[in-house]
Amino acid sequence: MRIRRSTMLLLAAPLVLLLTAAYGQWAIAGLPALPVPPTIGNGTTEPSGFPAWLRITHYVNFLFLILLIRSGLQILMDHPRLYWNVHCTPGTEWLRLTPIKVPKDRLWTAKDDSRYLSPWIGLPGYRHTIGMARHWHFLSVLFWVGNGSIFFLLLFSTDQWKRLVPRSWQIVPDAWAVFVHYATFHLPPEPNGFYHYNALQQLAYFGVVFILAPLAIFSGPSMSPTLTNRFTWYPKLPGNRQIGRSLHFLVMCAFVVFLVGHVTMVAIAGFTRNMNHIVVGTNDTRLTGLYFGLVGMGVIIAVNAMANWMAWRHPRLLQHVAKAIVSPVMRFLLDRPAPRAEFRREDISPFLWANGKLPTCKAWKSLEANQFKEYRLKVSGLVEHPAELSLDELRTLGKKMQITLHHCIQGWSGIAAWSGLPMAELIQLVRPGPTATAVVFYSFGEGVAIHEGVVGSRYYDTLSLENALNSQTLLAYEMNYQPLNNLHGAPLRLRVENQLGFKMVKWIESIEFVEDVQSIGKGEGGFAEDHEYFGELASI
Ligand SMILES: Nc1nc2c(c(=O)[nH]1)N[C@H]1C(S)=C(S)[C@@H](COP(=O)(O)O)O[C@H]1N2
Ligand SMILES: [Mo]
Repeated sequence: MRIRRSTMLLLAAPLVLLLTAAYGQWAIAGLPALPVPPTIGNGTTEPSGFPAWLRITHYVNFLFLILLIRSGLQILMDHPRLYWNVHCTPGTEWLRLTPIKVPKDRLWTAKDDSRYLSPWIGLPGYRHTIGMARHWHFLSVLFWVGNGSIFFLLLFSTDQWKRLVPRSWQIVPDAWAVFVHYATFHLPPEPNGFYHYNALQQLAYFGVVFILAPLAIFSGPSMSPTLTNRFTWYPKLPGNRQIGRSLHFLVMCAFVVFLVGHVTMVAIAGFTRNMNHIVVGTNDTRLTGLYFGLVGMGVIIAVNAMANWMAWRHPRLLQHVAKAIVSPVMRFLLDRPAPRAEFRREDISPFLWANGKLPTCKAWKSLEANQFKEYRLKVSGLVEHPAELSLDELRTLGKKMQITLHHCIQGWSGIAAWSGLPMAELIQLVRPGPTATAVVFYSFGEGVAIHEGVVGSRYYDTLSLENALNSQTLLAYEMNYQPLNNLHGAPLRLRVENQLGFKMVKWIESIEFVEDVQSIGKGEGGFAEDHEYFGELASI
């Protein structure tokens, strides 16, 4: 693991400054006076105790946060590098969770670069299990956000918000006084959390609920190709797509730091009483809360074990559950916006990661040996005019150039210029019939599924006819103003800028218009969907 020194300093500086200031104050002026807790029970309208809805949402939140963190780490380890720049040039990462330096003398694909993660930490663990990890991540996020929304609504429709939301700027000096105590290892007397929190505690909870959680929610979609390539202002909020990704990771780190601190403080400041507060809602020191709390922890561990087991043993089921629950929501949120972001020539990435295995079949090799002069793109299926088109014919049919941002499911991105025939033009030429709803792109190349070891079955993917008609859906024959090279898909590859990279079939051999994709391959919509259990929606 390697973290860039400047970033490390940037992240550590605030903490060091705060600690130095706290120690300085203690050494020079002594411990500051602590705020006097307000008196309880003389007819004030302050909330006391934790109602059932709050205890339940607190627990559900914890459950899904753990699933989110574990699946998130698994997704990260599929491209274990974090950058501040959108190009993901090897060597520019600020955090590298792999010992590997990208070799320059041989092909090193982004998939080669994915790392093993222990199933105790990652959900589901192992290497390149990003398909399953994403299903758990997206399933969890729906429930986490749903639960959070209920919490939010109830918080403000009762007086419980008064616990969290500071009502006077006095909270800042008060929290500082508490911090100076903690930082110099002088545990201050803790107020009874049944009635109110100490100032620092209140600020921390406020920060987690009203800053960290929204940051997690809003930095997530900044990684979506559909969103970023339609609403260019969105990734600019954090800066760019990779800053959004880095921020999403840092927010996760902040959650972990909070969790550790929170649990430690709850344990130090009267564990049995605190457990009764948040588990059973009473304010005494019997062991009920502790016992039920242990059962609750057991359930969380069981759910996590079940989540791993389901991903390893029943990946297809998991994929289909996600399809039933996640896809409708995603479709509603992300299916309509057509991509339109364009970049400038200066923005083109110096290096674009590659994925996929160069075709090894005779057909492609002999075409390649003759600069693809004999190449004929076969277009068939439910069309009025099936066609076989040479590269020259494709060129004369139409040429559109677009400089766009590529998003791989693994997390890396890069900008390149692509020129090719818009799919819309081809569709006009071949005229699909009224029953055609999807387009299949077959590659000359074989797919590689790391944990299944499937090599030998051909790579393919599908698009809805509707998406094929978008103006940024191209059959590209040029990249960065040169004929497409072998690595990036010669002679012809797909570009579809509102989707993740795995949809963009390289080394295209033929195209087929079909009524539905279930009869193709294993019926999931593509090689990666069939063998790596990727979700059929690739818009985030
Ligand atoms: N035939 C084929 N096409 C493929 C793949 C593959 O493995 N085989 N990988 C896909 C993935 S996962 C990505 S991210 C992009 C990468 O395109 P690039 O290598 O030009 O960057 O190609 C896509 N097209
Ligand atoms: Mo990818």
